[in-house]
Amino acid sequence: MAVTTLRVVLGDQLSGTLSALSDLDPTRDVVLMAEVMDECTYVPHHLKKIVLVLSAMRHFAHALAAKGVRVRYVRLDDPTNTQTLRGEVRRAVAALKPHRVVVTEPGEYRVISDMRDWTEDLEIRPDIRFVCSIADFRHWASGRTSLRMEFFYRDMRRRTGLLMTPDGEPEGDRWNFDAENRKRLPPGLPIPPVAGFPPDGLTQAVIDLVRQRFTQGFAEVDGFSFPVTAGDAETALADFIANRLPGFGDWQDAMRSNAPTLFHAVISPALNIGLLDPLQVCRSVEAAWRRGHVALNAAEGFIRQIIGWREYIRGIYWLKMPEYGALNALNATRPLPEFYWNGATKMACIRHVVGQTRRHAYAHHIQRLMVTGNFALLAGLHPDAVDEWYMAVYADAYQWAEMPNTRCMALFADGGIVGSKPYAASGAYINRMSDYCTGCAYDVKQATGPAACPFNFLYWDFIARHAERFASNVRMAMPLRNWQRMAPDRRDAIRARAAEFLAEMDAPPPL
Ligand code: DLZ
Ligand code: SF4
Repeated sequence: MAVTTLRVVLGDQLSGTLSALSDLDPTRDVVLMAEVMDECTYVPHHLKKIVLVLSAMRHFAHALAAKGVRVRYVRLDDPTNTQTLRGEVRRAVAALKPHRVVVTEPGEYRVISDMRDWTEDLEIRPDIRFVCSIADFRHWASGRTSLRMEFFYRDMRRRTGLLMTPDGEPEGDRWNFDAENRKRLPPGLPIPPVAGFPPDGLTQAVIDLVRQRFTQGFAEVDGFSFPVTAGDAETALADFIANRLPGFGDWQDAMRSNAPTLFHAVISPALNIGLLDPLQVCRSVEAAWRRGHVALNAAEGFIRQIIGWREYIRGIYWLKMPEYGALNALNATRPLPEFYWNGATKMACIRHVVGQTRRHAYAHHIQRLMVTGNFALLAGLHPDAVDEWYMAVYADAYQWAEMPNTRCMALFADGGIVGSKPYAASGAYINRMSDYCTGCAYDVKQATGPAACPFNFLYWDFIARHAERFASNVRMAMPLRNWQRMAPDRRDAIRARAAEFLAEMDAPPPL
């Protein structure tokens, strides 16, 4: 039978509500899904991320086939596989001769540029799985001098009605309860575990394939337990709401060395490939608050991450690409130190965060922003190298989400589009929010000398390096003043230690 429409579904588009599938005719259409080396290697992905995407793709294809949909599924080890998305679309077009080809816009600029060459008359549909379309975000941004998230977030609250009173006011009379969300973790507080999903036969086959094909990838494939179906993702969400959401608000910014996930949802790997719908997730969290299961600061803090931050950074990404990918406002040029990959450093905080990232392909937002991100900012690591690292090591990383968070929020490489000041912090912040410093070879109270915490002298060195630029930023006035008031010999000692540390980091002595 003639194929009317070829519908392409990418590895992060695994949603029944996908626009490319909206008018699917199972009797005449074919869905194309392709596992390709190109997508598996454009950055050195964590092996658990590859397993997640390929296994979820296979489960999604099975679910479509069970509903009677014809699926052309190309496996990674298929000998005829061209190993590129473009090659597989062209091969399918040649074999099936469809009347038209339909796809949903991808999550990365790299892919949309390539799509334009896939085939003639490709129909690229908007991704309706987000609350705010790319066009709506452009409209919101046009004519504004400041693109701060807080105002966008309020619009999203009004638009969705989430946590709003019938009169259109924010519940609790405030839009944002973040001031209540920075508590230190009481020692010994029990942490509810994250629900795990042991591999079924399909996932095990993918694990075997990944072990066989990818010997160089970052870190461990053992212990894979992410949800790979919409059903399991729902179970993971329900588990979060029941057990960890109540503590999510208060301890959102805390870190503990033996508890990598704390009260976080850990749903981003499933959410970003389409196994959960962001609005439904928020409605479930709101319902938990309305029935009195959680406090408002927990529900609001979580909902802001999804309809506020997540939607906002996607909007910024598509508004600013491709120029965004080359921004480097602070002229950072240092290469990424090896310890970002192997965790071999005396800095306990970085060792813990890199170690858990290797094991779990996950770290929560404060670990990403205030440990690895903060160090990269202070040490002046090149945004391209840092971007590549974040893209590679986290199971939830797609460029629309990763780049604004890394390059702009963490590294301030956009010079202030996303944040009004750099998120630079000394060791005192990490000490306040974690237990890392108690097990560290460095002393968090010192800023000079061989035992000083590197975050301390690098923080002041960063302020000093960029003093001229920061002079016009009122939010940087206080640290600048503190630096300028410091005794000259102390300033010299701090800068000398920073130079020595960075030189050793750039050229580590042979092992
Ligand atoms: C991340 C990823 C990986 C590892 N593999 C595939 C794949 O084999 N086939 C596929 O269609 N998609 C894969 N993906 C997800 C894509 O990289 C993603 O769709 C683009 O980056 C656009 O967001
Ligand atoms: Fe990190 Fe400094 Fe604390 Fe060590 S002392 S864990 S390097 S913040």
